[in-house]
Amino acid sequence: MKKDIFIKHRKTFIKKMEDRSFALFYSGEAPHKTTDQRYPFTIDRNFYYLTGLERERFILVMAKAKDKSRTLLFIEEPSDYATKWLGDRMTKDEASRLSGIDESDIHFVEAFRKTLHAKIMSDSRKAVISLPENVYLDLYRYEATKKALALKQFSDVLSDYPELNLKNANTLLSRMRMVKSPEEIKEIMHAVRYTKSGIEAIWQNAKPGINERQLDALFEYTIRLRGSEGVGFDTIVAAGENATVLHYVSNDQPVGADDLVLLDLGALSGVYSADVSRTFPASGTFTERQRAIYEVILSVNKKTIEKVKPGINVSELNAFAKEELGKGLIDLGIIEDKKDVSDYYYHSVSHYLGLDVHDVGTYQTPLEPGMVITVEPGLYIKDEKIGIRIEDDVLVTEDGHKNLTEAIIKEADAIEGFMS
Ligand SMILES: [Mn+2]
Repeated sequence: MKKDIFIKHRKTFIKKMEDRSFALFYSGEAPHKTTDQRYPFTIDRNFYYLTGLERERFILVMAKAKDKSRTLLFIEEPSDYATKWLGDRMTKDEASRLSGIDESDIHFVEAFRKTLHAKIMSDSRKAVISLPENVYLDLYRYEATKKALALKQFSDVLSDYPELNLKNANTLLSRMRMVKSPEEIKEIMHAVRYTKSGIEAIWQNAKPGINERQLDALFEYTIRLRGSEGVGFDTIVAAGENATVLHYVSNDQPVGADDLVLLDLGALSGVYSADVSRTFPASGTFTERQRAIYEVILSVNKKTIEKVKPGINVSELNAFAKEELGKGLIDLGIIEDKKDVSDYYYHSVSHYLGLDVHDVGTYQTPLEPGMVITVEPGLYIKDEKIGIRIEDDVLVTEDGHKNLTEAIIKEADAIEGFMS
């Protein structure tokens, strides 16, 4: 994406910061795996949103006093050693071109503490703002009992300057990230196109006896061949009873002749991911019973998408979908009392989609144009070895919605036709 987007994001964030404040963001680093091996690096999404940069161990500083503001970036210093072993490191010039941060405001991480003191925390002539009162950190907790990563990352700053009030940058950024720009939506659409090609490759090659892992590999092979960076999250390929496990990612069982196969997957475009679920018969033809259940979910999928418009919230969409799925289960003779729907449907019908697959945002916020959510009703009937989920990615527009995954077929007849 163009640097203008990131310049705009920083401007908006600075505007939302309190006076006499500065904010610190860390780009992250790959976690250790074993001996000298590391897990693949994934950029911190808020850092990316503000810089467009995807490198480890970078630090972003944004400071504000009255109508003055200043952005500083700290990057790793390029060296011959690093270049020989790890490939080219990003230069100041490159970082400046991608992020729009002035090259004179880009320093090396080794100088972070000294520069922070000279330019932010002192009253010297070099100070950008002098003696700020607040520091913003991303205080997101990934588990209720875990500390925010930024508290550890910037613990020395917090202990050196105990006079600073701690503020949460995460709440400000989450609110910003909920509404997507046209450029972000374009990126999601690219991801959807890759995902479509991967699903179609699966449909062309699926047959009874094939292993789930072959279909998983085929998806990833196809999207990467087309230019995708890879999968946005762990692919789910779940045949038969496996599909009743919501986050089944083992993907290592043979597909039975009468199985339905549930796919929940998404390709990346840049750092944006699609998130699509489709369910199909391994044999290429639904049995009568499978089709009856499938039609219930498909109908709830369509009806719920129809409800998407500015003003409604995700909790309301979920209540609607749950009610409709309950009616369907009664019609199918699976339950007698509507309240038993929870035995067969136990997730939410929607989540936000964006830089994260389960993107930021609360389920009570009224939807606004530019938000992107999934619509994914499902039923999981263990006794019948059937799990079905049909998931689309839906953009909220001024007058309603646009289904971004419309081109990925979902009618039972259309899927049977495609597979034959
Ligand atoms: Mn989803």
